[in-house]
Amino acid sequence: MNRQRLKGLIEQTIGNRLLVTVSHSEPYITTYIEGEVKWKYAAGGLVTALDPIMEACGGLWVAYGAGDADKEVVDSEGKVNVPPDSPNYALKRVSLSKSIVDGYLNGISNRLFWPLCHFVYVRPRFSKRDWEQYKEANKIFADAVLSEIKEKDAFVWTHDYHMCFCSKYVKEKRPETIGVHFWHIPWPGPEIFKICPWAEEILEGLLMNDLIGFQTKEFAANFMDCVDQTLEARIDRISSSIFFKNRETRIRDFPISIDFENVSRISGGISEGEIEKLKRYHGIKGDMPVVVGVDRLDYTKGIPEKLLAIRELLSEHPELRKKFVFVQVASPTRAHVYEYQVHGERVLNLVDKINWQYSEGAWKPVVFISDFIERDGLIKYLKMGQICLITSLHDGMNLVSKEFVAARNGDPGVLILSKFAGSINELKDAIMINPYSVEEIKNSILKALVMSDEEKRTRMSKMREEVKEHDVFRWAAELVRSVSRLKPNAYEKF
Ligand code: ADQ
Repeated sequence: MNRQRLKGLIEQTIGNRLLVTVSHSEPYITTYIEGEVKWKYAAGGLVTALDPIMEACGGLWVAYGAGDADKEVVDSEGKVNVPPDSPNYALKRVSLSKSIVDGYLNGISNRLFWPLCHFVYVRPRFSKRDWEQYKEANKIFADAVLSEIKEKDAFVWTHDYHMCFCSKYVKEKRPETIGVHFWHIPWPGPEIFKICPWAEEILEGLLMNDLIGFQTKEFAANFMDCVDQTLEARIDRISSSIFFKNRETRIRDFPISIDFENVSRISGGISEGEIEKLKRYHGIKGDMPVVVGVDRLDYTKGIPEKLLAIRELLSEHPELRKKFVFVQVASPTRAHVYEYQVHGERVLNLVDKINWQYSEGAWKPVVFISDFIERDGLIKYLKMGQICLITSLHDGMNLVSKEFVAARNGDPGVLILSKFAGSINELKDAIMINPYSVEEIKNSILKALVMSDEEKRTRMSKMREEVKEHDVFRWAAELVRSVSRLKPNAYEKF
């Protein structure tokens, strides 16, 4: 599958319907930098996956306008064509008041859904006021969609835990719309989900979609178990469908991916000299092996666990001091949420302690970069690493693991991957670890440092084949094909 064929498939499947993607995050943010209006590509898995698809297929992307200069560039309907340098699709920016953002985003999305769905022992918070704001925000997104659909037929593709009710509100006014929802993060089992006071309402909202996609079979099965234990619905496990209030909703797993060719091409264009320059910039000697990590600074990503393993490694193996550097890129995220502030401080403290204890001369064991890095720059960091360390405590997929594989088109490199990341189902030739075991992480680094070139090459070439074959265009194609297999008039039988 490639861009062109996906475009053809989408045109054939959805016909004259308008393709509308709805997510909280916008792909391009406009901000003021030194008084001038500048564009920035937004960091995060959802945007990385969807932008190439929207670029290939066109259509409309509705998202929250988070940039301070976003309003400067939009037309009277809140729209602007993107990507800024070669526009291919329209972005409609939704404005929300600070009070709504506080409840819908900080309160419900980040403090209820995120910890509820990621099993990492952070307690979800349930505030009635925030819940009302969440539904209000979903109404605002739905109104933005409805104002664009007007009299046209549409295929509305909503994303993630921010948008549980968007399709419902659209369909209440335009029942013939096709509604597809993709859930990017894990879906918990019923024993966890039922602690949510609004469990029933959430499931009823989501079941207004014709198709709901999850990253793995396990998450899809968890969703069906939750419905089974919460609603008076009929569940057909063979066809993987839920029948509720005279409607049918298909439940499927679609493991998300990356634009393999693009990452591989960008990586191929990065010269040895550029890598050396980047190493010099961070005070790393040219021939020093690098263990790299790239994550949002999120408590689900297991960054403290990586640091504890590095500390143990240096303490137990003094001979490894000055023999490698650990480079962690960690983009700041959700800075207004208390749990993230505490986590950020913990990470910085650990980095500081390890560097204080083990630095020798110009060598520092940990280089910590707490910044947003634009796309090509990030691939440079992945290419600089001989070993990539991914220790998510729980992760829907984890695109960085696939990006690292795509970036290895020369020296093979070793991927160390958490068994709790969705991508482990496909990247079976990674060294698999339990991120809760510092011992296992430490041993995996030791193993990676001494792995033979032949073994590295064999493992990496299998993983590259896998990611190349199952790229983001194939992900979208499979989802769209499932839409075309919906029973005729399934979305018209209200
Ligand atoms: P995330 O939790 O954001 O995604 P991930 O899938 O790894 O996690 O995607 C992160 C993306 O952001 C990658 O493309 C990465 O390159 C980029 N990124 C990370 N740090 C960056 C930085 N400092 N600067 C610039 N870019 C950076 C969520 C779910 C995942 C799921 C994706 C997609 O949590 O499980 O894989 O959505 O569905």
